[in-house]
Amino acid sequence: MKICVLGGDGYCGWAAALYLSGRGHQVSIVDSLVRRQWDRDLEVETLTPILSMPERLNLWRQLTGKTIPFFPGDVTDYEFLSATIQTLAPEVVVHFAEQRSAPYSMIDREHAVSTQVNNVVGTMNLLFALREFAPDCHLVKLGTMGEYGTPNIDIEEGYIEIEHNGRKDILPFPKQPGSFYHLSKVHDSHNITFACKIWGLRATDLNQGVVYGTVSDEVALHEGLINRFDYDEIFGTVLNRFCVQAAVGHPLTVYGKGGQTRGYLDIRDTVRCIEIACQSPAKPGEFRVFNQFTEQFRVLELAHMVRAAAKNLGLKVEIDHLPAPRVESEEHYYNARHSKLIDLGLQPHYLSESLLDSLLNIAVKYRDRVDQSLFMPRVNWRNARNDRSQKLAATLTL
Ligand code: NAD
Ligand code: USQ
Repeated sequence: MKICVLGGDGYCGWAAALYLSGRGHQVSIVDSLVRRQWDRDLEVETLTPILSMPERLNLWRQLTGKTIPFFPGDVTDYEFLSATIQTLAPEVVVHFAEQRSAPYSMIDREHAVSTQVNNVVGTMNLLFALREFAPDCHLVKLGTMGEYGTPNIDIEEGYIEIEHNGRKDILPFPKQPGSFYHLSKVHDSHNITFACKIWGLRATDLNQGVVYGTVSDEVALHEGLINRFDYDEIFGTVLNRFCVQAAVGHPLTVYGKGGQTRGYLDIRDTVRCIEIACQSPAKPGEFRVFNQFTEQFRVLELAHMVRAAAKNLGLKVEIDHLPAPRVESEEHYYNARHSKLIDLGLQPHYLSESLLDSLLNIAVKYRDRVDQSLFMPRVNWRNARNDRSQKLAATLTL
């Protein structure tokens, strides 16, 4: 298939682009490299030393003989995006190209606004470009499980049947997102639903849980293909952070009680889910939703698992309960359905099997690069500032 990966320089996008290319698809990448700029602005760095985009793509070509054309540009620039869609005429667009950190979106007004503009405008541009230049193309859009929040009922895959005053309907599952970032995803979902309805576009929203791990078969081919592994408080996701903390003997940073429950998946399952979605497209006019995760865990449970696995490597790990920087339920009911991707053939990698290889060993391998000052949370949901009047570093102080 001709697949265009928006955001292919990022964590999920890089792994997905290589996987799809390796499987024989004709892959191209669009990315503005803005994420590398955000890292520089925030003075954070991935644990793993990632090469520049031209270097890593050249290496992939040398190792496999496969070429992945790279289109540098911003999807919020409609002229650029529409010209690229016309040139590529893709059968599938996989859209990862968004600002994806909840803490980043809660730093202050400027970061909240730029997150929503970047994400909502980029997706709107894409919808218009597809309508105009590739109306039969299947949009595979990365959403998030965090769109649903943590309701006191089971979470369905996108839609729920409701009976009200004696009448029944199947309606979008209620959304209760927990950050301005998560809200941007809800806005995207609404915009895509509407575009499918009025223009007959076809789309799959992958409501992905928290991703962990960095090793996939393709990046394992050569150290120069290594994926990013974020561990800082802004872009580091919880399990990746815990593993890096364990590797350097820093107490694991559980926020509050640690009863926060989320869906999780291995990066190797992310890439397979993308392929599954590409291979069985939504119908014209259909807005399909899959919940993309394989297991659910409480944060404290993850901390205990990391501590036990680290012990096998001779690492002594403590667990700290920090004052919760986010406004979220610390103990709650959570039971989210996630059967559609399994029904289409996903065979999950489970955390108990990958904790050491894909996470802890990598963290230990690169532990000399760890900056421990990036572990403690400084962005607080309750006092996101109005504006960035001083240097960014100053705005991050509680
Ligand atoms: P990432 O920050 O590593 O990658 C995103 C990429 O998109 C970056 O390379 C960035 O430069 C690019 N980008 C951002 N805005 C752009 C724009 N306007 N134009 C062009 N390029 C742009 O993020 P990730 O972890 O790979 O996440 C990818 C997607 O998956 C996001 O939409 C995110 O919301 C979703 N997601 C991620 C996770 C996770 O745990 N990482 C979980 C659920 C959903
Ligand atoms: N947490 C800790 N300690 C930490 C870091 C996080 O206890 O050191 C807690 C958080 O408070 C939260 C949970 O762990 O309750 C998950 O936090 P996270 O930072 O790993 O993930 P989150 O902010 O939800 O965002 C990540 C991705 C985002 C994606 C989302 C999927 O950055 O792009 O949308 O996971 S989901 O959580 O399903 O919404």
